[in-house]
Amino acid sequence: MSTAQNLKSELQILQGTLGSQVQKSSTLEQLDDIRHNALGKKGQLTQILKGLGNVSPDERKEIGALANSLKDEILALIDKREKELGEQYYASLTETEWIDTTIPPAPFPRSFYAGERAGHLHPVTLVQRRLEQIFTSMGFSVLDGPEVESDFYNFEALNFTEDHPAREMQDTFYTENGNLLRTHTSPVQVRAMQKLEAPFRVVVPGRVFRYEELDASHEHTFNQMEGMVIDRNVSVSHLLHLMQTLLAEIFERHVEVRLRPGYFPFVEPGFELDMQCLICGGDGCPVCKKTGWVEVLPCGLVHPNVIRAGGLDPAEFQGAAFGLGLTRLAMLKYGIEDIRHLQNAKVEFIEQFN
Ligand code: FA5
Repeated sequence: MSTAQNLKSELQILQGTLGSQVQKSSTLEQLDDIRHNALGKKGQLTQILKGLGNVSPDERKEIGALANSLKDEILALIDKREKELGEQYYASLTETEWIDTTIPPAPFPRSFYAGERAGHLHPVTLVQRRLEQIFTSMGFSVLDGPEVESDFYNFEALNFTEDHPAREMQDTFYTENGNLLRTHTSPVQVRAMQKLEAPFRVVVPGRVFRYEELDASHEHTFNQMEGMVIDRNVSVSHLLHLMQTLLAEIFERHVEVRLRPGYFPFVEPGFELDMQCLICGGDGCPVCKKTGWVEVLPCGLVHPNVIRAGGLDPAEFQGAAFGLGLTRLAMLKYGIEDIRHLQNAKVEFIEQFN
């Protein structure tokens, strides 16, 4: 047999062997091996074609074309087998790994969101939830109000006239259309009177915003909780009772408080209730500005003008209201010595509160 004939028959044998190997293969890995061993750089085909140097140019052409068609044929066979195996695999999955999509999902563990660390509620949320429990147990409803407010609800309806100097006490951020980020939760006093039927009692927890110089006890974004009782014959003694209950429940111990006159245009009379600083025990620290007292609970009887702005008759209904500094209360409850820790988004900080 001539060299050319030898090469041709070797190619035919290879074609036959590879065809049956491909057909018999049962995994994608086996197919990869066949491709590599037969058609790779040092594969069987290359080995056979090494003999091409000993044949005439015409024969070389013929054998080269034969080798190419063998290669194409085997690649097409491998491709076809790959698809068949893929289909078989996916068909078997529906048997072995079917999922019942109607089973209710198991709740994600908190640690899912924080890697190995379990999640915790923020101290302000903890205090807020406790207060909501306390107040709802006394017949209060929990209300919400918008964080972007109109000048009317934030100031005007609360008896701050346009050029009232008290506006200076609560500077804030304005939107282009003249609205503002509310400086306190008190706007909901008027919204509540307009919405609910008197008599009623509500608390309104929420975020408020001020253009502030930041320090250990002042943030630009902090939380307050407004409280309001609208009823007939409301007096200062109702107000004091509410505040004493609130503090006793939150701190679960006796806390020293002091009441002093306070000015807010929307209450008359108005008071400031200060708590003895629990961070330093009254000795003086950056949180209490070295005074030993922390301002947490301004309050008063709702001004008749505000009752009127809410659509009620001050001769029939009176109101008691307070504006609790929720963030400061959380600081006192948990002994947090700088308000800026509360919004620093560090997991290590939050982990301390359970
Ligand atoms: C008010 O915001 C009144 N709306 C409260 C009020 C409601 C009075 C109802 C009468 C009747 P004041 O500006 O004092 O008042 O703020 C209330 C509380 O929010 C303060 O006692 C303090 O605890 C807290 N607070 C004020 N400014 C900041 C600040 N920058 N950072 C953190 N807490 C603050």
